[in-house]
Formats: sequence, C-alpha cells, structure tokens
Amino acid sequence: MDEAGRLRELLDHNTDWVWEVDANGRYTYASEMVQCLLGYAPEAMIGKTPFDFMPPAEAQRVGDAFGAIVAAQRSFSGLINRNVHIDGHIVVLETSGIPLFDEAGQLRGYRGIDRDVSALGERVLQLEAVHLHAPVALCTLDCQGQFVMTNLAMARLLGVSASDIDNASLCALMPELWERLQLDIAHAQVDAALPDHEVAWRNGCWLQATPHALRSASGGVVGLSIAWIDITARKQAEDHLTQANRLLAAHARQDYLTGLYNRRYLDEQLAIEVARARRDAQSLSVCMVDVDYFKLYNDSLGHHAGDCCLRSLAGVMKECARRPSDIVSRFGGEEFAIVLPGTGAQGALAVAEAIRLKVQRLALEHPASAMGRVSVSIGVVTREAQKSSASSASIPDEQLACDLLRHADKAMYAAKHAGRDRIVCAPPLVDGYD
Ligand code: GH3
Ligand code: MG
Ligand code: MG
Repeated sequence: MDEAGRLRELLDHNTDWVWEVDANGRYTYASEMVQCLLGYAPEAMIGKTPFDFMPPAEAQRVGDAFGAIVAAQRSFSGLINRNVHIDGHIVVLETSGIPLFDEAGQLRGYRGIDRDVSALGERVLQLEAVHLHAPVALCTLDCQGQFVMTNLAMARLLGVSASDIDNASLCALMPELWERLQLDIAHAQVDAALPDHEVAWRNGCWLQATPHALRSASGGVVGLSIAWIDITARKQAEDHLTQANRLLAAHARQDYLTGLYNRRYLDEQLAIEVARARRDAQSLSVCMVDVDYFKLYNDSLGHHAGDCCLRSLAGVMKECARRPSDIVSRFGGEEFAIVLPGTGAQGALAVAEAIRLKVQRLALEHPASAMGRVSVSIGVVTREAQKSSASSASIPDEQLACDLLRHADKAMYAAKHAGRDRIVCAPPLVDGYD
C-alpha cells in the first residue's frame, strides 16, 4: 500500500470524522466515518454545509458562533452542536477545526474533525444554554486574563456585543481588578480561600466579583470563573446610612441654636481632658460665661432677638478660644462653658478677657441694662500642671471634672455680685485640694 493509501485508511478508520469545507462552508471532503456518525455516505456530504444537517434553531445558534470564528479566521475546538442522523435521531457532535489559506493568504476553507459526544454533549449543551442566558454576568478567564467563556449578561455588563466579547480581555478592561485577580490565582495555587471583590464600574455602578479557581484534571490552576452581581443599590444605601450616621453623630454633640458643642459633649470631653491633664502633667482651665440681665434682654427685645444675641456671642467665644483642642459649649440657657486644655490660669484669664472685650466692642444694644449694651460675666478656674501624686489618686477624674465646673460657676456668680461685666478667677485647684 502506498503512502496516500495508508493515510486514507488512517482517516477512514479513525473514530473521528475528518472533513474539509471551502470558504463558503461547503464540504469538499468527508472521511468514511460520517456514515457511522450521521448515516450519510461521504459523497452525499459534498457540496452541503454543516448547517444542512442541523435542526433550524441549532443551525442558527451554531451559525452565529461559527460566523464569529470565520470572521476572525481562527481555529476552534470543542464546538458542541446537534445534528440530525439520516434516520431522524439527534446526534451531538464536538467539532474542532483549523483555517486553511491559499498561497495568496486568502481563507480557502477549514479542515477539522467531528466526534460523537451524544452521551455527554446533550448535557453540555443544556448547561451552556443555562450559562449563556443566566441573568447574572458570568465569565471564565485563563491565567493571562483572557476571556475563555462569557455569557450574554457579561457582554451587557461590559457594553460589548456578544460576538465581540471573545476578543476582549479582562486584564485590558479592568486593569485594577486584574491585579487583584492575579493575587487570587496565586492564592488558589496554595489552596487559600478567594475573597469577593467590590469593583467601582461605569456610571457610578458597583459590582461584586466572586472568583472561583478553575483547575485542570491534574489539579493545577488554569484560570478563574467569576460571577458578577450588581451591588449599586446596597452601596448607595450604605452611603446614605453612613451620611445619616455622621449627621446624627454631629447633631448628638451639637447645640441646635448656636452650633456650639452641647452639654453632653462637654461632659464627655471634660472627663477625657481631666484624665489627659493628669497623665501628661498639664494645666487645664475652664471658663463659665453667663450673659448679664438676659431675661430683661428677652423681655425688652423679644425672644427672637435673644436667640440672635446668643448666636453672636457664640461666634465671639469661638473666635477667642481657637486652639484645636479648645471646647466651646453651650452649657444651658445663656450660659457657656469653655474647656481650655494645656492652658494655665494666666492663659485662661487672657481668653476670658478677650471674650469680655469683644462682647463689649460688639456693643449689642441692651435697653434694660445700666450699661446699655450686652455684657458677660465670666468665672475662671484652673487645675494647675502637676504630676498625679498619691493623695490625688483619691480624687477620681469625674470628681475633678465636676469640681472644675462647680468652681468656675461659683467664680462666675462672684463676678455677678461684684457688678457683672467682669471676670473672677477661682483659686487654682491642685490635686489633693480637699
Ligand atoms: P444674670 O445677669 O443674673 O445672669 O441675669 P439673667 O437675666 O441673665 O439670668 P436669669 O437666669 O434670670 O435668666 C436667664 C434668661 O435666659 C432666662 C431665659 O429666658 C433666657 N434664655 C435661656 N435660654 C434662652 C434661649 O435659648 N433663647 C433666648 N432668647 N433666651 C434664653
Ligand atoms: Mg444671665
Ligand atoms: Mg444664667
């Protein structure tokens, strides 16, 4: 037997059906195995196309897939398709092929093989259909970031047509995510768990990508499958919640009328500052500011004017106690407490005097005051800088905080009795003072 004969025998007695088609997809050669697979003689195949042997819907489906392959003039493998045997029953074939070119480089057809995979093929086709039409975007990638398989939802997500997606790659479309997925591949190689990724996508959209390692039969990682879920609504809800919580937290520590800190925040912070001052051996001062004859102010000019006056005074106090650590608060009604961390008696007196003078210069008309303008009385107290001693340990921080407020208040009332529009400093508190 000559060489050609031996080759022909090899082709005809192979379990795969070997074929060739021209550029129009018409069979120009069919090996004898087609007789076993589809029941037709090889000669009967010549001039026909593969689609002549498929049910119409299948011809349409495979035609679409094959059209993209031919357009790219690329080889293909494992294309599963349903065919009708001459006796009417369905045969599922797995088709693979390579393009053939003439001397001028023009595509002149394809050569390939078909294999009967009816037992497994039907199930593969069904799974492929489920995969293709799943409402969740799905894709599989190789280890270089190229798409191996995608579904229609994935094409919609990427904004490319179903036929173009085969030429797209995730590493080009989502470079930042690809960096993270490369780490996932490395993790999968050492059997570590793969985390979900949250990805900011187009038009403010957020996606959750859930990767899963794909392994070869020998167990090596060959790529990833990724399911994509749109989590924009959840992300927006989380953002709103964060903003609402932030606003709530701000409101919880703010006085509505003046925008200063409220009493609650002052109490919390004073306790913290007392502990810090003791620990760091630093001075800590408190000023208590009260508006003089404010009831009369309201009575003569009305509550609205009273509110405006309180806001102006709040502004003055913020201007005078402007260190980041200073805490200016509305203590209640027309009383304000100012905590000055790291500030000794002299510094606190300077702040108090600056407030008193600024209020004076503001010259807010007060018809019911002998001074004719709004004034404030201020009590100042200081816990002098010193290291905590054994005796001081007996006074808890909360007690010291209360005492600071109490002594500042007492000094403020002393300023009232002394004629108002003035400052009285309480004797400095030293640990173990009583
Ligand atoms: P003194 O010089 O002794 O401090 O006299 P006073 O009138 O300022 O003191 P008093 O405690 O008798 O009155 C405080 C007034 O402050 C009573 C209240 O109407 C007024 N006040 C408290 N909170 C507000 C507020 O939010 N808005 C307005 N407009 N007035 C307030
Ligand atoms: Mg008052
Ligand atoms: Mg008062």
